[in-house]
Amino acid sequence: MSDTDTRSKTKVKPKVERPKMYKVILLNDDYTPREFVVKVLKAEFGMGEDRAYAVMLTAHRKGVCVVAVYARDIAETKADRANGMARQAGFPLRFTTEPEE
Ligand code: TYC
Repeated sequence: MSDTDTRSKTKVKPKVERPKMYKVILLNDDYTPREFVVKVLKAEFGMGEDRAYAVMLTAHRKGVCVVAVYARDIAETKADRANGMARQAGFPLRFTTEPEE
């Protein structure tokens, strides 16, 4: 090492970013049967009957309901699959995703 050590002694704080989480949101519509919404929530989001019914009813009454929160790719995949089930069945049912604050 030389006489004068010019290396910085400033500690570099490793900044670990927590990946943003994404909400999957269920949108109400006037045409999709309640039972079909419940079926999709059970199939794609692993809900039991009671939870699925409660989420469906909240969307029905308020217009939207947060279904669950996941890492971005998982949220988008689940929303896509759920939208695919609705499209296949000919219903306008829609799920969207949005980042948490
Ligand atoms: N509003 C629909 C009906 O009355 C049921 C429904 C509930 C549709 C929730 C979508 O996200 C939804 N048949």
